[in-house]
Amino acid sequence: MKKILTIQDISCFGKCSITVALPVISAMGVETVILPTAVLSTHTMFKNFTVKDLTDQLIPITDHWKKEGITFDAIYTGYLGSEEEIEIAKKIFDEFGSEDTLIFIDPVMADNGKMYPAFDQNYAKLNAGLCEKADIIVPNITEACFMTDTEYKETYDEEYIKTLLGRLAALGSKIVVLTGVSLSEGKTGVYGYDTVNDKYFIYQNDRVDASFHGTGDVFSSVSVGAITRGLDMDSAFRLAADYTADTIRVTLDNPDKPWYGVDFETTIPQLVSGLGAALKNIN
Ligand code: PXL
Repeated sequence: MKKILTIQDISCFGKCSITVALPVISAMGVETVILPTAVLSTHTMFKNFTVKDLTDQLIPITDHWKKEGITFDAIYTGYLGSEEEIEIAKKIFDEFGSEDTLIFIDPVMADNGKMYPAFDQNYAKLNAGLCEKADIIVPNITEACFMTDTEYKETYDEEYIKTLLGRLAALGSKIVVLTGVSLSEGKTGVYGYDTVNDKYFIYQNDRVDASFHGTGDVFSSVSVGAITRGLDMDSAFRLAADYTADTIRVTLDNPDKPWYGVDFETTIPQLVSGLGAALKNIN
């Protein structure tokens, strides 16, 4: 069985980061190894959340793995709590990465034009440096703007997206994928650029007029899980975009819709059958 190491926080309540990655990637038939960067009572959209930083645990844990000869098919980073942890993530890429290890970075730090609490421009700069080591990065437009010193726009055209993709590619990742890109009324999705094959790709879904927390983590977890299972980029991002959109729709249909996260648990069976069908096409 393939193994993915995911490095991000545990938000005990709130359905994001590891509490999304672990069930979603496991459901896709990939062993999921976790390296928690911090333990929070909830994600940071709640008031008065508690945080226990785990920076000092990362090296001892990975040193132990090294001694045990543990290896990974992919390393997927999400929310890293501190600047020091970005530096440690780089070391982990160097120690555990090889030609065959996929490095997948979701530079979680901002959305809707604003940084999440506790992050600043310097954090964005360090995240931009981390992206140099990646095979794939999947920032949203806000994160891409902070990492490339580009003005954030709510309304934009394809030219703006291609300029952003070019600037992201200059950070050094082989494939750059912008999420939350809406190029026509009522549509939203991903717009990517593959620097190796000099090829753009776009996939749009019907836009659902609602914004839920943790959807970026759902999208990233499915993408990295699907690529690790052997799907090509286009199929993997299509599966991830469809699953995320379906999950948002299902959450909206829930009369108690939780504001803090999506009902990905309800749609996991669809994800598993969608992955199975996509895998059949390649085998
Ligand atoms: O979903 C991204 C995320 C992950 N972890 C924590 C967060 C957020 C977004 O706000 O606060 C702790």
